[in-house]
Amino acid sequence: MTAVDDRPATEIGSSRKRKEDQRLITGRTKWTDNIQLQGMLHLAMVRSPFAHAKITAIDTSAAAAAPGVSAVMTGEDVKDIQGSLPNAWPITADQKAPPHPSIAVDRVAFAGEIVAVVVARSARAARDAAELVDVDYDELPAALDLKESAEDTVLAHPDLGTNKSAFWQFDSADAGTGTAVDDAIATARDGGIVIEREYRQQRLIPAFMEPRSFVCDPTGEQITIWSSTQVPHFVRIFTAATLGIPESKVRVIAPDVGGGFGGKLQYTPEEVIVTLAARKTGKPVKYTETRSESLLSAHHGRDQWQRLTLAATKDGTVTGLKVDLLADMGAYLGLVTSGVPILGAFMFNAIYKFPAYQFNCTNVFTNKTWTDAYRGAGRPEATFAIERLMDELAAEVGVDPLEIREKNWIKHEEFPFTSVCGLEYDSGNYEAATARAKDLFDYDGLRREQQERRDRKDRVQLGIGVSTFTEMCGLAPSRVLGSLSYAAGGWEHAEVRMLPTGKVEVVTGASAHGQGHETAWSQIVADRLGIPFDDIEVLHGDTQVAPRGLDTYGSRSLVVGGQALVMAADRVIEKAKPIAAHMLEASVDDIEFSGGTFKVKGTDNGKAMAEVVWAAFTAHDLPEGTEPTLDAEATFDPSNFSFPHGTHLCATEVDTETGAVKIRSYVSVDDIGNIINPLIVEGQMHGGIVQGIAQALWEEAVYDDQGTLVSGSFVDYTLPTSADTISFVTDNTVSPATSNDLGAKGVGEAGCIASTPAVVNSIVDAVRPLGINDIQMPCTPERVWRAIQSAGSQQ
Ligand code: MCN
Repeated sequence: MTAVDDRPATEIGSSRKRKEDQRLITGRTKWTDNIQLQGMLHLAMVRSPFAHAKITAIDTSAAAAAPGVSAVMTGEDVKDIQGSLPNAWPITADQKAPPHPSIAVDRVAFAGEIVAVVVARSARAARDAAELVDVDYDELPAALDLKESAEDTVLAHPDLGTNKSAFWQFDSADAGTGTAVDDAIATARDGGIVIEREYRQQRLIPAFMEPRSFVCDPTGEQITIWSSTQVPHFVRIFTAATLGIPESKVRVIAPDVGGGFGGKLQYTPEEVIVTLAARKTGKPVKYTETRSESLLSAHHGRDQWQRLTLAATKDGTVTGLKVDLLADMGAYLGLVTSGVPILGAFMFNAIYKFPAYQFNCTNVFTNKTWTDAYRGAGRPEATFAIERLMDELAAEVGVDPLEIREKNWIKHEEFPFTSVCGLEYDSGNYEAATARAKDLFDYDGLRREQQERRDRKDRVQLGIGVSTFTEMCGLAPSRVLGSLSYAAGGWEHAEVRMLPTGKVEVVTGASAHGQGHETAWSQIVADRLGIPFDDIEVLHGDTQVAPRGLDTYGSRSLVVGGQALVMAADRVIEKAKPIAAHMLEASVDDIEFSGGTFKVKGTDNGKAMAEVVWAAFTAHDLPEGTEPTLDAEATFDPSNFSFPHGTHLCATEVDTETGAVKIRSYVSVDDIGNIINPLIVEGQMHGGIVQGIAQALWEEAVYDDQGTLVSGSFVDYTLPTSADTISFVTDNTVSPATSNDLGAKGVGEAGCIASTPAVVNSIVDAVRPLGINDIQMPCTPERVWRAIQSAGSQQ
């Protein structure tokens, strides 16, 4: 127990250790795979080894006769039940989307697609029997290369007649938010600077720690689903819609969830199948994917080609940016597949204030695993492009990369600032974050060392990478989502329940899966209501307990869900005031609330919150007409996004003989407004920075010419370990957000948005004197070495 005197002066801002970690790290929690139910059956999937093929025959007889098998299901059995989301986000009215059966019916469109399902008494029996399912395929040509697929060379879905799902454009001249980009480019070609580049965002895999796992129990009045999901509320809605039953008959529980990073923001075929199998057998059914299945068939992320044209004056003032994007959807559209590039569309201008911008995006189907949200979703791609271009512009003008950025960024006194995309950046201070980062990094000292190494022609060169980023998060104002045709809103819900003993239950619609909400939400309520931190319990992730909510993604939970919580807590105070006034024999207008006590203004005469709660509970002596409960709820729909920003600096040593890259130091100074819990925030930054570094240096989902995922295990998909990383220096500056009472901005994605360009910029900076201005990600030693060799052979 924390002694009262040991309590921090305010909970908000204190580095409380996460209360959820006790059960997580001592194994005293239940993950979905730990759920055991009476008579439970287990499920195994038969997946296509081919990227594109006709299914000509399926023989399930041997599997059905195998020991312990209760049922075998094929696409024919479930073809009338569409559990998929082919048009959840129609970014255009004519968006094309193939039907996405939970189990393939007569054709498979990616290697890993489910073709049959075996339900058996044990997971082992199901897996053994699945091997007996005999499927005949006629292989079809597969659309694999993104650029070729955009030309319709081979069709991923022949019935669609094209691989193009949709074309989406934003043009600042048409939107009235700026001028025409082609004019800016034409002017720049005539006496200014035009930088044209093509960058590749390789395909990545979210690679969460806990593989996806689902349990469905159909035996009660309600269907109960346990799911390792980020979005229990969405799963409930889609399950009800798929089965044609009321939501009240579906309960979805997301117990502790071991990470998601956007990869569990989905309603998957696997979830549909578990539910259908449970309904068919009348028994609880569990499915937990293997790591290989997870890498193969849980959705992937990124995968874009970006063609960029930046226009500037001779002195390096940016005058326009044109972006032509090809985005790989993979074989199907999931919940936000089509919208991921659009989330990036509003961020290519980043912290800069150029007047002309055009974004052209073509979404393309291929015969690969479908893509969807992966930490940052759209914003890392945009940030990478503009931050790489700013370095190219600095090199062209012949000035330091920070100088070119400062020349173009929005100045502190210019906030609030409406960007060329029409977004209103409410607050920020790029000067302060950059100055602090330069200091912590010893920017000038490292630049000197770099020059010395260059002069000495050292084998190991030093590179300095800069990334001054911003992002829009806190998804999202519902009207904005509506204007982009997204199917859902962006509000969040919270409830504060005042228990008779003076303790508090908080119910939130956010669904944490590693972010530490139980701790941060307790800190917010503790301060707001003057209740001890340990007396607050946060309930979430169960649609029976928290029926209203829109879950966790897009770094939204604090700035949207936290604000709903503040509003609910304030309503508790407002409800309590007349009772306190009655108890204190004073007028309501004379009552003030602070530090957990209602006081008559200007006196010491007061009542503690706990006393008022008890009075409300017993209801023996309440003012006439008073409701005998102080519980309150609130729903908050934000009026704006939140715009965290920061300056990340990376120093890299590049061995010019082997291509080996070693990160020497990394400093991040982030402005995420007011901070609720600095320890959680530091953890979020560390995790995000490593994920971004991993994109720059190591991770890539690689397919062979047949469309087989080659990097299908952690041996080949090089997820970093702590041994691969260094200690970061992280710090913060504070420009409070104006869109919520906490003054907070989101942090969950910031690290991975900022770090990728910081690292790649540092590598290119190290080898630029050799005549290199780009290295494709991941910058493996081989790629770096090849770039050095080919630059050398051209000199
Ligand atoms: N926080 C804070 N002060 C701030 C901002 C945030 O104390 N000014 C705290 C919040 O209270 C919360 C945490 O930081 O405990 C993250 O808050 P927020 O930025 O609101 O992000 P969300 O809670 O909505 O989480 C989503 C975000 C996303 S989009 C991805 S992807 C991601 C991430 O969080 N996936 C994660 N972080 C992850 N962390 C873990 N462990 N696992 C994942 O899958």
